[in-house]
Amino acid sequence: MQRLWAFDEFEARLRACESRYHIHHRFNLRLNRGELQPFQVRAWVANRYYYQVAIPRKDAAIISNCPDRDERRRWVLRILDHDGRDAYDGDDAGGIEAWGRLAQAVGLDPEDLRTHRHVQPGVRFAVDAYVNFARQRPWEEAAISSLTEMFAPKIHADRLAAWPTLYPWIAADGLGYFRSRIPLATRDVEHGLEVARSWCTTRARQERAIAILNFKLDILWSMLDAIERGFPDDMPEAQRP
Ligand code: AHQ
Repeated sequence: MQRLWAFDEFEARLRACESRYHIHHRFNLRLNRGELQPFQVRAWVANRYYYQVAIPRKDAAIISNCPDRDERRRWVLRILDHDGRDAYDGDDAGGIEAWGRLAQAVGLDPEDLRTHRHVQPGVRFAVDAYVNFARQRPWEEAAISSLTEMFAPKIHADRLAAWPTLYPWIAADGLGYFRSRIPLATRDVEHGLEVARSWCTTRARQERAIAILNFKLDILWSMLDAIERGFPDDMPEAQRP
């Protein structure tokens, strides 16, 4: 019987998974070095929109599997953060609305965005796998899968720091989504780590948590694989978003 890791060691092992985070993916490196053409930035925004609109349904699946009212009262905030709480044009319009503003700022056709016209099969497959995981697994496992956001503040900060210079053609107010996520990711990670601490009462569960995190890291990585392959530098003009 292997011994339980102390929580600090367990958390350090979770955080060590950062090396597989999609911040290190070639497509993301090129995106944040300003090496992508406008149509490839538009492709990334259009494909990530499919992920963003899935998040509230993923979180609703977690809530539907969670018998604990206190936990649901906290988790429900994530749905409202994305779907919005108020008028569709105010500060509380939600992350999906803000992503729509990013799409407008990069020049995506709103109808192409809404209909997911540019979404690649590999992106659809990965995102649907994430939602189905949340539907089918114990709510604690699905909660732990959101801990990739331990690494998200850096990736959002990188965009905010680099894009205004690298992509001056993108209106600055389009970047509001990235700014809004940094405090929300930090709050979400605190909750996710509390769930990991209380649920991982055995070494086997601690190792299961690391496997779950790697599954979610694969989801994010394979999305960029599909986007990179779907929108090569020499893509015929007529097919470009
Ligand atoms: O914008 C992102 C977001 O709303 C979420 C929710 C969270 C989850 O529940 O899995 N993960 C996540 C992420 C967002 N942005 C990604 C990015 O690179 O912009 C990072 C991603 C994550 O780290 O899981």
